[in-house]
Amino acid sequence: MNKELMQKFSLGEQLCFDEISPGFPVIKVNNHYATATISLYGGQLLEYKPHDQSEPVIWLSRKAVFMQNKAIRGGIPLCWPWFGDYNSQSVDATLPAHGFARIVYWDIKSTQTLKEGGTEVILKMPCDDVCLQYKKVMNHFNCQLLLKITITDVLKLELISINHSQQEVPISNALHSYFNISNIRNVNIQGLEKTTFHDKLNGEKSSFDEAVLKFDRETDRVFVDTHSDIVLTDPDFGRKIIISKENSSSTVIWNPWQEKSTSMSDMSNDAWLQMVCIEPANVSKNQLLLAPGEMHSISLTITVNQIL
Ligand code: TA6
Repeated sequence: MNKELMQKFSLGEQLCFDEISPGFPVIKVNNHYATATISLYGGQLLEYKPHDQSEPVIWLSRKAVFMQNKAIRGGIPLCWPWFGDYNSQSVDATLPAHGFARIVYWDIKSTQTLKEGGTEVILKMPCDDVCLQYKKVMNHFNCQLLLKITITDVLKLELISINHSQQEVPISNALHSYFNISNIRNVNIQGLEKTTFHDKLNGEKSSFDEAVLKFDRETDRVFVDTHSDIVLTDPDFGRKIIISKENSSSTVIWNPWQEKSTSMSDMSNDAWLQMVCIEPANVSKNQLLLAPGEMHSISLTITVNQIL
């Protein structure tokens, strides 16, 4: 880590720098409310644990791999400027799944201590040379990407896209949040009633009329045209996690279940029991079309409440 940057952006004991693996610098936050770890590779929050929680709120794989051009398994990966495979019609195997924002190094734009002891970190993706690298799909693309992370009594992430090109640009985005849970069989999700979803496992579109989503198999669903808060209830951890979102019309829910988890080298065999992804997004029919000069900001706020 560049010593000059550390001096410029450190905030005493509240914010300092470390390496989670050689060549993978991270920002370590320990403020009045919580601890958190933010990777400059991928602009990815990796860990988040409010001081009043015995268990982390965000899940990070014990077998996460820190390697160039590979996404870190866990935390809140940033899917941008596409979601899933690029342009599924012309799947180009050389293009990374979920876009390139999560597999490039980000720069620090600013850090600051907020009133009442909170912390704000703003990261900026160095788009010029990154987009050059992906020129073949971004030939007219000149889009700035910023991530603002605010750690107070809640955790807020805001992903800001600004289209500096002279043409409108299609953008799909997702805050691909991995939540740490006691047991996938014992948690439930509310907030998706009366929505429709695309099931990525069988390609079908279905309506969802249940008040509660529970898990008993691999689940990979893209809920569209939904703006509601999601409530993740985890009785064994004695907490409800409220996922609020702004400027997000899709919500993606994913758990790989046992067979897929076992096949993934960066997930331990029992990892599927301890994580669930709840992802504020704009994907599929909710893809964005940014006009020249237009800015879009998708945000996620995580609030943790004890179950008394
Ligand atoms: O958000 C769900 C999903 O699209 C799943 O289909 C699964 O592929 C997951 O993302 C993880 O993708 P990754 O490229 O990080 O392995």
